[in-house]
Amino acid sequence: MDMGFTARIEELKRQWPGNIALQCFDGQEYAALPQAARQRLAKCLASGVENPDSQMGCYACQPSDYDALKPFFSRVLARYHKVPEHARHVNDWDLSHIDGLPAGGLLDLAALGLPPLSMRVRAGRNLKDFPLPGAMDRTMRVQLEQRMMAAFEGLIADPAYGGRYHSLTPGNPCFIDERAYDELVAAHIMFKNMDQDRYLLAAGIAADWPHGRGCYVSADRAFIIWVGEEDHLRIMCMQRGTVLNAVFDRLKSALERVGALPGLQFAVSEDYGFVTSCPTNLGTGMRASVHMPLPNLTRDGTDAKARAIAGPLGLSVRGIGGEHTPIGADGTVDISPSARFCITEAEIIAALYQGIARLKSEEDKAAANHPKSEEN
Ligand code: ADP
Ligand code: DAR
Repeated sequence: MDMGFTARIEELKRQWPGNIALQCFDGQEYAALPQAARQRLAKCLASGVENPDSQMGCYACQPSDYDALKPFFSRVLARYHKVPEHARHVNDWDLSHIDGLPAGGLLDLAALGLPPLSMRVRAGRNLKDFPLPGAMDRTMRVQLEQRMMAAFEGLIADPAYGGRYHSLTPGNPCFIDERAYDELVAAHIMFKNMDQDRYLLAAGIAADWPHGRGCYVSADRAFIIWVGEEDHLRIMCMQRGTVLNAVFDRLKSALERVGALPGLQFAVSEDYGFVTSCPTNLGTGMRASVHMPLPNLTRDGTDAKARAIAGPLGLSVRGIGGEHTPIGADGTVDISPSARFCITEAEIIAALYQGIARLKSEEDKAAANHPKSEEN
């Protein structure tokens, strides 16, 4: 049995207290596992061991990993999501179950004094009959893409979702060249080059890039499905406007429509909800975001003040290009609730609206403290 692995983890544990997976690894528990389970757990930890600066430090590699390796993942989920170790997730899109919302549950940013902004809600989903992206080989990745391309035929024929698939797989009939790819990334439609992400590379999730990767885009570019990124699917609705319900309600319908397509069955755990590669996304797989201009809170050119305010509000701040990217030159940042697990979809979108209201108030205070006369 590989004592070296345990010794290496224990050493890294001492050096990297912020790496949740390392901190939740129990050497004695690991040693008592059958060999196959030890190998399965070690694969989940690969990214966090190779990148000890990770915050989460692990990814599931099989849809059943969360249940099969429950003692470890229960600790990881409890520590990251700040929930009890055996908390069970419940999904619920019904805003009428949320107290304190505006009349009729209308989440209108205009009522907060904000102009139309770019709004996006995405949900990670994985098919139950494939390994998760961290354990797929190139053949499986292309098979998944082929399964999705067949399913997309049902969307292409539907006026509410009609569009086309853009493939990055060489030789695929829907293949797009680098110029077209770059245009879709710049439009925030396609995902970034995965083989630039050391966390995803170490997890095996970015392997075989760009084979089996692509995205379906509706004609109005407001409904998008990524294929083969960190999860098998990232299903999202995105549009410029002020009413958060517009993207939230459209995504709910879209998930029901996609989930009913032939050949598609999402991986769902009774305890953990929708299964995702990263434990940070487990349960809802949902990130609801708004690109919000905060020119006063980012006056120093960084998102430090915005993060200091957003963090205690349960909000994450990302750059204008998404995770691991800089803020916009005009001070626009990507704001989204951090929680995904043991929170319902309705609570997430409500938290986004209420968080934006609080951030707007702080931005207005910062503006008042910086009179126009100091503009030059
Ligand atoms: P994910 O949201 O799937 O976790 P990222 O944070 O990397 O992934 O974002 C992926 C892409 O979506 C990036 O191009 C990012 O700019 C874009 N994006 C996220 N939120 C919004 C938004 N509210 N409006 C426009 N684009 C967005
Ligand atoms: N850098 C990894 C990922 C954390 C969450 N982001 C995802 N899943 N895209 C870490 O463990 O910190």
